[in-house]
Amino acid sequence: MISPCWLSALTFLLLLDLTCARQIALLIIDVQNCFLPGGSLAVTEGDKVIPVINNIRSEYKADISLVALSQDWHCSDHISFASQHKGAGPIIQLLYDKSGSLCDENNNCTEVAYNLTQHLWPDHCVINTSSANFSLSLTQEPSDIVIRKGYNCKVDSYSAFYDNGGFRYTELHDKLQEAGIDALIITGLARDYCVYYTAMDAKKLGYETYVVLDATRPVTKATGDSAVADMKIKGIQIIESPDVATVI
Ligand code: VGL
Ligand code: ZN
Repeated sequence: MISPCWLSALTFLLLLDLTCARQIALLIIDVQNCFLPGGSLAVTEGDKVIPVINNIRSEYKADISLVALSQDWHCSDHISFASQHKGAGPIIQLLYDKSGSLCDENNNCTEVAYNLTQHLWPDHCVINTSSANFSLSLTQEPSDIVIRKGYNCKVDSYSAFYDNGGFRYTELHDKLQEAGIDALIITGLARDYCVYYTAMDAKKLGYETYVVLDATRPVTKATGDSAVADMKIKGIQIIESPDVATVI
């Protein structure tokens, strides 16, 4: 027979464990038709991340408190589209005033406060088009949170937390805070852009940040490799999907 004293000690330890347990969220970045093979900004082998992500969801269902999907969601004449800057590119500079408003086509502004480097992309992930839909192969649940980004026509938004100028933030950080999340497992597309910028912001915001390498693919190998090197320097943990078991 277990003594009442031991029983209360065990209950105390159990409660301590429950209160100290980390709350983990899974972030699924931009797994949309536009970034998959056949899409307008197709990432090589982008579809290969889907079974890996679905597997993480099902295997660690009990340990993942929240799942958030980001969705690149652009105006049809978005500033990041090469079609809007005939003859320019592949990289341009965009000037903004201190309120985050874009200076006019001649870059006239009362005061230039920000000079952002903008990579020009093919038209992609346009609002309310099938290109912007999540892949049908991706597991989704009604409780998942969807974070749309990039719908300000004049500024791009790689990170699921902030736009590229840091002018506006999405609802992601607030939702994670409300749920008491302290660790993030980041997956999706593309490793060198939206995954990278989301992970960098996550780390800056104080989350314990993991990027699951085999659940991501880069637009190019070179930028993918430098993104990984930079994430490691910043203390973001780069893991492979079997390692999720050890961090959870
Ligand atoms: C992305 C380029 C442009 C991404 C989004 O999801 O990584 N890349 N828009
Ligand atoms: Zn985009």
